[in-house]
Amino acid sequence: MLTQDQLNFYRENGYLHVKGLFTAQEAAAFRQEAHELIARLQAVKSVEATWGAAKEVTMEKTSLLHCHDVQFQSALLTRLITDPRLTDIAAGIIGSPNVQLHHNKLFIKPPEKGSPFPMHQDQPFFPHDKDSMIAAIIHFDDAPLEKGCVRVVPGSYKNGPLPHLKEGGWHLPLSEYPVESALPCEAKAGDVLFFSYLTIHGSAVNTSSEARTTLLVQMRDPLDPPSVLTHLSRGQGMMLRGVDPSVGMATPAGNEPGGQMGGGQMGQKMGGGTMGGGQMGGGQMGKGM
Ligand SMILES: O=C(O)CCC(=O)C(=O)O
Repeated sequence: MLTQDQLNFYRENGYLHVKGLFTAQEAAAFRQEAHELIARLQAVKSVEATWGAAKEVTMEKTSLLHCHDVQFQSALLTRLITDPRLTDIAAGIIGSPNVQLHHNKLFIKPPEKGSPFPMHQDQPFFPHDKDSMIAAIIHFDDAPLEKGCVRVVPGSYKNGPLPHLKEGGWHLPLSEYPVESALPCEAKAGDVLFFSYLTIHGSAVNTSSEARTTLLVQMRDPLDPPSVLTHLSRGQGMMLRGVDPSVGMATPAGNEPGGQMGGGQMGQKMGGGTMGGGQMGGGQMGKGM
């Protein structure tokens, strides 16, 4: 459960590092599941997801392995994204008892050459009317500086959406927002870093001898409709906590979040159609890549 001090910190800074939310043993089990999952997928297709804009951070050839929407691949990881330890804090930050999944991404930054993320906000990828969207990055292993831990710019979310460069994944100009200038959030296995989709964040190359393994979960208030229908994926709208009160409720914009994006129309269209777990769950529809 979120404490008042934690909420005050989040409101001031736009991020919150919760240490030891999961135990080291749990994190080790998630890590093993994650690495086995990526190995299964790698056997049949490319799981490479390095952003084009990563080359602005380093000219070295780097690699980032990923899987979108792990709930279609692993029951253990489905239980993780609905775990009340995670979703209770998300609810407290979002300010709603109801927490809805937008999408999630498993990332392995391989040793010595794990790809960087140029600094960016997530908002340009999937803008929402009320900006309730938050990310939670769950650490499956330790993420010290040399592994390319996530970095944030404290308080940056207060300035609202910034103009981004689209080429190679929405990102901010490196000259104005060098990765090294942001605050490193070094983490231990089991820690979770929560931040607003307006918080500027990114990460450097993993130059260490070990992989960095994380699951990023994007969550929103189900009463916060997408401003544009973009970045859709199978499983979007799954309730992680509480209920979806928007079903049957028309918004002023004519959007029906529960119907369009939730388990309703979108779920039926995509689930019953041509988009199987391999294509969508595997991450072809992902953000920027
Ligand atoms: O995992 C990281 O280092 C950052 C991920 C990120 O910024 C993103 O996917 O938007």
